[in-house]
Amino acid sequence: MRLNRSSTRPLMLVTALMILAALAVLIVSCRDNAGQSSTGAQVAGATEDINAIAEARGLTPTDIANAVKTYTPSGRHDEYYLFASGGQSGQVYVIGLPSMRIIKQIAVFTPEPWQGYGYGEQGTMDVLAQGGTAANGNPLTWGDTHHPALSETGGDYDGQFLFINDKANARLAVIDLRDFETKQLVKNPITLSDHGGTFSTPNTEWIIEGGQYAMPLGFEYSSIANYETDYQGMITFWHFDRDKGRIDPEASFAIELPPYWQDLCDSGKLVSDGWVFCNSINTEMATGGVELGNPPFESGASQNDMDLMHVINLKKAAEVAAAGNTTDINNFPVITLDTAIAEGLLYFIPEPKSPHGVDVTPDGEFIVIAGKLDPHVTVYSFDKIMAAIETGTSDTDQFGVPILDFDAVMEAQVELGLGPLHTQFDNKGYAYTSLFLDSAVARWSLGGSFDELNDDPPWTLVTKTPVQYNIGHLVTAEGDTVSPDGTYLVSMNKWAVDRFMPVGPLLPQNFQLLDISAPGANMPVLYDLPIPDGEPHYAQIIKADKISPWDVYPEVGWNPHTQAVNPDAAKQGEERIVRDGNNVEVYMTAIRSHFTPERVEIREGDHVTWHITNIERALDATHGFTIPAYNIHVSIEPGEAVTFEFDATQNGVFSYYCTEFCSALHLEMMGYMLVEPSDSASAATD
Ligand code: RUQ
Ligand code: CUA
Repeated sequence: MRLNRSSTRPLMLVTALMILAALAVLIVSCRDNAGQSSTGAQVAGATEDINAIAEARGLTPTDIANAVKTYTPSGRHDEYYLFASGGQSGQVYVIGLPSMRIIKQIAVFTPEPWQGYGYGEQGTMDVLAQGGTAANGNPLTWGDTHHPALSETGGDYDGQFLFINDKANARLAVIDLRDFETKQLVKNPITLSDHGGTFSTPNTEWIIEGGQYAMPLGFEYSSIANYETDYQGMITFWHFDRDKGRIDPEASFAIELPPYWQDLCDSGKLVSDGWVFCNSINTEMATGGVELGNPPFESGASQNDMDLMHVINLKKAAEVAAAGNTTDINNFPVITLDTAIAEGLLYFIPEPKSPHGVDVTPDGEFIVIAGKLDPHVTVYSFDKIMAAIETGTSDTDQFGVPILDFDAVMEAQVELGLGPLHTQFDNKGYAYTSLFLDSAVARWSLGGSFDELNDDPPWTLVTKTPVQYNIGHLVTAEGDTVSPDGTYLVSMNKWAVDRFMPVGPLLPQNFQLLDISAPGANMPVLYDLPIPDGEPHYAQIIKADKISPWDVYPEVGWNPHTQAVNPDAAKQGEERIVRDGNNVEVYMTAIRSHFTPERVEIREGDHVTWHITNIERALDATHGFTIPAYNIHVSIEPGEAVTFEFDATQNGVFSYYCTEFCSALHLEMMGYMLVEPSDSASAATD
């Protein structure tokens, strides 16, 4: 008999609960086996149950092993944080590994109501305003986030800050990992398009924002017929002031580049510290125009067998910028291409063909370029690059940038398969490259000082694990630092196809967790996590114990945007409403289960500044606050003080209330804002 949906659902739930219970028993019995005595009967009983459950659910022994590797009992914390770009959602996801549980979404470029981000609260409105205004005069309220970068000390993640770029509008964000909140947005003043960001230098003095689509820098108009003369590429180096926890635009600068499409970048580390590597596509300088009979962009920009890796001397460029050897574009200092060439800041190296990812090995010695339209990864030696620069070259591109000899600087090429995109590393001398067209993760062995770390010959493909499907980035635990962990890898797949229940034509993206702890050919997929909220690009994975967020804000009255007590915050016992002409200031506190004051009486036309302090000190005792019709919503976490402002344009009776179910009397945590009509107000004063 065929069961209908409603009768299978409870059955599935029961089965799921049973397997979780059985797994718990299995873990306990494994522990017992390793440690103290346990009766054979107990273990056998548990095994029997698991077998029965597995059979009923159609699970193989491998499935059970994978489940045990990822299952994280209630209350137990994960080993790693994964910070993933939220793609077009404009946000950042925080995910625990190995459980793959989504723990948080951090609001970054897009207003987010639960966090009260961009719904009136002054600090968040200011942050969003820093991100600039769209051409139609509206604030920019979304982002195409690509590459998160954790702050580093000595080339290792230090767990203090997270940066991420918005490709759509060439912006950067700074997130403070004490409270996981966005503190700053920075709009690039000279370009509308970025991609090769964010990447951090080994001590986070600089946050790299590489460009993408060439345009006249500074937002000028120029006919596309003038592409080669008037359009430019760029790379921007944002100086990060760690004490202030902010990017300092005053101490930042850009370098003008030829109008190729600069793609991804990576910072050098250890031996290559002070250098930056970016690849490029469209060295053909195709300008499209398929409607005029020109080749379409995708073929026009893919003619050349070799594009050009950009090798940038950041240390020296910073000196040139500090010396003022720059041109101002929109009041932002830019080192011109001519200066960059004259000062020896920029070199090119041929790279096959329309490459995508550029990734520096943990020792800083090798630079790995993934071919995209070439089945190889090409590995360059930093040593050899330095020697070639020393020797000098007479070869240049049409703009006069010196081109180093490919054979002189190339260390190895490894054939991996179709569509290599991005590479990360482990602690066993392996590199991992995503293969978009093959839908696979390739593990291959490095040479040089990595050779002794495994039994595989250097520079060879070791194994491939199929993933589902069309992988973009991949990320390994601390896999782009000087000391990768070699435990987990997450494959960030663009297509989910058949992996999940159908949800209409827009399918989720699929994150797959791989176990990379064993050397050689064993690299299984453990778990699938659908991502339903945007196309995540890159992610970084950091050991959980490196991050120590606050439980509650350090003191009552805290302003998260200054990370200090706000002297103007509302204080308990000093709640009040102050009128000065048409300006009304409300000082309110929130604690389970009331707001004080509970009545706010104002007049139509008043300008209202409203402060609320959550005076709770208990973990997770958050209150929300909304006033209907005014599009105001704030989240007030324990200790936090918020301020919002509005003009009382609509008269009437407004019931404000707490939006977080904070106590049994949460529904009673409310009050009335009474806005007297202006005609009756003037009548009353007459
Ligand atoms: S890159 S497409 Cu990270 Cu593969 Cu943006
Ligand atoms: Cu406070 Cu509900």
